[in-house]
Amino acid sequence: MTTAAAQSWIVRSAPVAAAQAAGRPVVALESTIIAHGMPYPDNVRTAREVEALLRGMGVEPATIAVIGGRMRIGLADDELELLGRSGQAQKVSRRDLPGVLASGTLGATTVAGTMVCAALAGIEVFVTGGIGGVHRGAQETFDISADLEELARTSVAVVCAGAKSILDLGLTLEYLETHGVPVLSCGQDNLAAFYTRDSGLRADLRLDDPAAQARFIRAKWDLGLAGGVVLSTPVPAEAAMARAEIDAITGQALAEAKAQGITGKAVTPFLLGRIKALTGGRSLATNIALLRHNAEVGARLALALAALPPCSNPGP
Ligand code: PSU
Ligand code: MN
Repeated sequence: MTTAAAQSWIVRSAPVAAAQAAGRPVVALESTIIAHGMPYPDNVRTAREVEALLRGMGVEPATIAVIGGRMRIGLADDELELLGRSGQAQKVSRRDLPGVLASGTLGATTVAGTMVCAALAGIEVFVTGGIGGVHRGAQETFDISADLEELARTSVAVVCAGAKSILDLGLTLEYLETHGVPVLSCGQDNLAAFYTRDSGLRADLRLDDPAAQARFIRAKWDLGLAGGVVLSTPVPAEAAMARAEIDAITGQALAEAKAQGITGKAVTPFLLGRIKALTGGRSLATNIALLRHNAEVGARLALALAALPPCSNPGP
């Protein structure tokens, strides 16, 4: 249950409000990927393309950001442009949300931030590129993305291409297991590793059929088992990067972060930025291809969930 007070901080776009009123499926999209994940104008173009792809499949896209002191669920074209262009948007995870709402500054929501907003807005499926996770060396630094804690508590299904190998993917799976977050895989047995298809680590369960994914998720939430579900799907083979190349670049980016003493919320954007620079932009094409593919998988899941009998999402 969400309170009226919580709802007073939310504004839905007209198309999202209309879709929800009509019981049509809606898929959430994050905005950190637009503001911090890709260069302008590719970021805005890709955001528009992913939205169009979802609409073409009969699903309403709801890109989520914080604008003018409100959680905005569904953005207009000029708002996507603002996020992609301004360079000023703050990275908004769970802990940052109150400050950005209260101050009225521009905020780009991370996976965790987007999950909070999606759950409050009654959206069950969220498509992104890759989730945050347990960083390499977290035994020393305690650097574990708030995305994982959000998955533990907030009932939203997150469709992604796994997570980047800048992270310790084995420890990320351990953390998710401890917190009761199922990791489903679509299209292969193993967790995807973002730029490459195979992390070498098995997901909990392979479910290729959207109807089966939907039944799994509905069963979880019907039981009152609050919390998210990860649905991992690999980048299409023709767009994947070579493992050796991405491993070498990741190693270099990690060493640079250490040498420069990068800490806290700056770590992930620093690593992503260096990988982008070191691959000379080649990683961008992979990024765009995997996002489009994730959107297709997410749309099929949202349609399958909508086709099931109505439910009981435990809510935020
Ligand atoms: N991983 C990616 N691309 C991204 C991010 C992570 O491959 O854009 C962004 C997402 O918004 C994610 C956030 O939620 O970084 C995680 O940041 P941190 O590790 O500081 O929690
Ligand atoms: Mn961190």
